[in-house]
Amino acid sequence: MTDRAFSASAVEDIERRALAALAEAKTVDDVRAAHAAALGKRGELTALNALLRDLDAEARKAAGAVLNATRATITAAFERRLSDVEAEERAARLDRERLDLTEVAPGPQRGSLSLVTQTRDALEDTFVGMGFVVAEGPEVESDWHNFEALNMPPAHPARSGFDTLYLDWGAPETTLLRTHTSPVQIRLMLEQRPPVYAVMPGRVYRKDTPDTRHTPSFSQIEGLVVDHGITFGDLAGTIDTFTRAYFGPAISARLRPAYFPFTEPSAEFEITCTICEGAGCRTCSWTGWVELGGCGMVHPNVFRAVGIDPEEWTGFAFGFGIDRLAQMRFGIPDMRVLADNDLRFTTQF
Ligand code: 2NL
Repeated sequence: MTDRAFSASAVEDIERRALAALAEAKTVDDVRAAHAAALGKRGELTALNALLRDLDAEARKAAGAVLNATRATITAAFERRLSDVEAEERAARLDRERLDLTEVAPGPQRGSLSLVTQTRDALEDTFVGMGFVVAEGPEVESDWHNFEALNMPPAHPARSGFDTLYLDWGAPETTLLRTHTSPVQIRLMLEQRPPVYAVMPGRVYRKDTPDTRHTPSFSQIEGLVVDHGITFGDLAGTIDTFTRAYFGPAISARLRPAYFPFTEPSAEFEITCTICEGAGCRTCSWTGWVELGGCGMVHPNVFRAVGIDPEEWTGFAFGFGIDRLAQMRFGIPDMRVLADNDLRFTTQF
């Protein structure tokens, strides 16, 4: 029974194997298995405990001390290795599960054109496709170009409707921020003889308090056609052609009588409500139509102001708000977001 007898060298062997197995253990399970092989219920060192009873009291005491010391050594090695392997496993798991946030974070982004600019570009494309040229002019204007040449002499009541912002430049109320893009058309007619087929997009200014439908600066596009034999039928056809080209075949236009000082006759033009496509909804007050802008045949006094003979030439003009159009097309409930530069809005377009 010598092989079953307690020996110090057997204890040493067990300790060496246990420490080697712990050092090689790669996983928490490996570590626990190495620990159990030595110190578990059926462990090698535990088995030696049973042999102590074959020893006399003296030898049992010495052997017990050796067993205890070895148990302490293996336990300490086990705990160190367990905590190391646990840390390695955690690090490996974190590495596996790590999200590369640089892939989804916004980071430095390429900007985009504002919704108003995109809308203006699309409108220009549509009109250029219909044979119009694009013209631009100054935003600071003279009273004459903005009002007088457009059949609105100084005392004209329509002037008060524009809430004009005047500049402190020259005589009082002679220099202003243009209230519409019509002065560009005046400049164009002064510069070039008919025929004229042009659109004038640009920023205009009015002393309005901002609300969901108004901002003190907004963008407008106006159109002007001057040629021999131009009729109201040409105007109606142009408006309808534009509406279908820009909005698609589901949306059409209709005209209703209106008044503008610079056109006669004048009309408002309405388009099929883009929200309900004519069925009727809150946006169009259940009429199926929403107002977009105004138009009419150029008033003879406007032609006279720029030296065009109203007996020889006739023409039409129209105008509408670009912001208002974008508001309809994209269903924007509050116009002020167009100027706020809130990234939550701007990055959607
Ligand atoms: C509107 C209405 C309109 C015009 C603009 C115009 C220009 C010249 C001569 C005659 Cl040079 N008319 N422009 C005509 C009718 C309506 O705009 O509601 N705009 C937002």
